[in-house]
Amino acid sequence: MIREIHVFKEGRTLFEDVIVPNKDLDTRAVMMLVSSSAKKLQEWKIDSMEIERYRYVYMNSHDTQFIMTMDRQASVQKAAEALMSMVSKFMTAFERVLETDEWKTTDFSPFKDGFRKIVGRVPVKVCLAGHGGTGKTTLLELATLPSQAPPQEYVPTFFGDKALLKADFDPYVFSMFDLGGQDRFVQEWGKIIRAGSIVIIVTDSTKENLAWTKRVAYPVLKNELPYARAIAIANKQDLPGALSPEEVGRRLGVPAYGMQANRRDFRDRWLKLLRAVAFEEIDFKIVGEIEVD
Ligand SMILES: Nc1nc2c(ncn2[C@@H]2O[C@H](COP(=O)(O)OP(=O)(O)OP(=O)(O)O)[C@@H](O)[C@H]2O)c(=O)[nH]1
Ligand SMILES: [Mg+2]
Repeated sequence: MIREIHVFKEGRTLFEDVIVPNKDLDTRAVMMLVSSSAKKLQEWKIDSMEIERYRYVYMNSHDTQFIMTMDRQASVQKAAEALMSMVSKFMTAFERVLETDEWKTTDFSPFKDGFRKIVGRVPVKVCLAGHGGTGKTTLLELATLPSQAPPQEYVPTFFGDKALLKADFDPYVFSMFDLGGQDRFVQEWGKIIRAGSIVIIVTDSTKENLAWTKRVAYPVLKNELPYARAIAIANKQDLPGALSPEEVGRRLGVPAYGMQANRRDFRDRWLKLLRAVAFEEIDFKIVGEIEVD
């Protein structure tokens, strides 16, 4: 997921757009550090550096430094391509201005639309992880097939599936990866979830299922996606004996949100949760920091 763009020339900010702010680091200090490295790059060369769960991909063109802030877990290749098209778009509009002193008085803010379009071209990878039968495919369909009622029968997913999700997430578009949760597929998750930005841990809110999640799913997730964000879904809240979302969250060590995925009227809540985790407006946990007892 692309989070921010900053464009500097001679120490001045020409343009910036912060979609999801970084609350962990001192952005000004990081930008000074990264732009000093960017200045040394040859024209059109791309480089990157990582700090905690963020990746800074940067480039130098016309003595102007372009720095894109990404989730560290997301694909470097896709980030580099996005930065390339970003800079290319910027130069198409402003190359002439940058070659004279005119840049000092130019308003670069109209570039925001162009930048946000590029952000939308790199889907945010969201992975639905959990044991068989907990409701992952039900959640996928609840989100992506609005005109249909969510499935009531259980058809195990073979290996994995994915679907594009466009909703009220502008400028982001989500690519939802639905993992097969039967034991024989879990060892294959690594191949599917690589470069995922967000993990949704789906549980049916029973003790047995939470124990399975910690024992079987956590090692794979921690190994493959240590820098991704995670929330848990305490699904099947309608079933007798379902543990409360608070209890599910406490046992998993990940903030959990209650759900009834087989009910259409929960679609709105589900989409709002997805949006809130993408924009970091609700509690979540970084996968690598989940504590296992
Ligand atoms: N009672 C109840 N049933 C639910 C709820 N959410 C989903 N289900 C049902 O539980 C079953 C879960 O099926 P899926 O969503 O296909 O399960 P899955 O997690 O994709 O399973 P795998 O593909 O094997 O990993 C279906 O029969 C759903 O209708 C819920 O909130 N309450
Ligand atoms: Mg499934």
